[in-house]
Amino acid sequence: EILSQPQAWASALDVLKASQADIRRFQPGEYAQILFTGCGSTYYLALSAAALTQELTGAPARAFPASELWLNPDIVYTGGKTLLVAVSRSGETSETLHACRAFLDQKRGDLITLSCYPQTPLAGMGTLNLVLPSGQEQSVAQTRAFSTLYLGTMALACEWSGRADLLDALTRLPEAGAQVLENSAGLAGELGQDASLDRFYWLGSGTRYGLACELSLKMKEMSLSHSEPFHFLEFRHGPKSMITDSAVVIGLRSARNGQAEGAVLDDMLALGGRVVDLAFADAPLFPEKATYRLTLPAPLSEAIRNILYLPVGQRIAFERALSKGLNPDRPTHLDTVVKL
Ligand code: F1P
Repeated sequence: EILSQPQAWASALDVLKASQADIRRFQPGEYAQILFTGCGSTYYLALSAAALTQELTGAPARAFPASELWLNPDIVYTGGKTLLVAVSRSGETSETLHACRAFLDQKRGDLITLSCYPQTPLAGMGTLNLVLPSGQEQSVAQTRAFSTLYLGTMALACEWSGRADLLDALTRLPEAGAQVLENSAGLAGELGQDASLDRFYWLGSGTRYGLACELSLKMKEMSLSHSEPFHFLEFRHGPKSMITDSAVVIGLRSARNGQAEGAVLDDMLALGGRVVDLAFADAPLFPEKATYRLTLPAPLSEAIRNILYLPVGQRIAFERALSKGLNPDRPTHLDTVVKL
């Protein structure tokens, strides 16, 4: 499922292209806020999707777990009309369904759903229901479905931004994804098999924060390892006290803020931790002496290429699970769908 992501992205892009006119019917300027929601992985997806939507359209966009929409609507809704984008691989997660039903009953605004399988309860609830063909995932842990659904929210943000260059860049992602999968095999194997590591910290800022959260969750689910995500510079404000020589800090570094983010990694090296620098070729080279480094080719703009961090991190988690003798597809205590 991790390796077949580029093919799934290509099929999803066909569906999204066919839905262009339907997507453009929703205009961000008509809403007081755009709200993204989901549970677990799809909540983390919502975090990145909201950040990207606001970055590209300028419209206020936020993300909440579906349980908050359902149980604590007063912290979520404003007086104005909301455009709710609900994301779920299964289309059956109870909290997401409860949140959407309440949203519709209370007439809070318009609903777009994004899911992977037709004929699920969620796929019939929205004004627009986008079903992206990511293929039935056998693994409980989302990988291909996650990145395909994230691509769906990227397409919404790009359509609403009206930027043809970004829409064109989306079509180049399957090829870029295949290249990243090829380039990252060595690093994932080396890091995943390093038995001297006992904790993982994933750092990402801006649109990359939700992706850092998701990759941290993958490490927990698949390999039952201690793993936490943070906004990049937040790591200095307390979490760094956990740095030892068995801790590794994995930075999803940007080009725009690469120097400031690289300085955090440099500090963690100085404290005796280990550091993985994941960055695109146009980011400043910093810190110069990372423990591990993967430099990705940078032909695409920053807003679009961030999705390429996903296969790299998923693979690291997968390799660690295998090296611990665990089945990465069957995380302890987890079910594919949480039904309340
Ligand atoms: C959401 C989710 C998954 C998680 C687990 C339980 O599912 O929290 O992210 O890996 O399988 O459910 P969905 O609503 O996206 O199907």
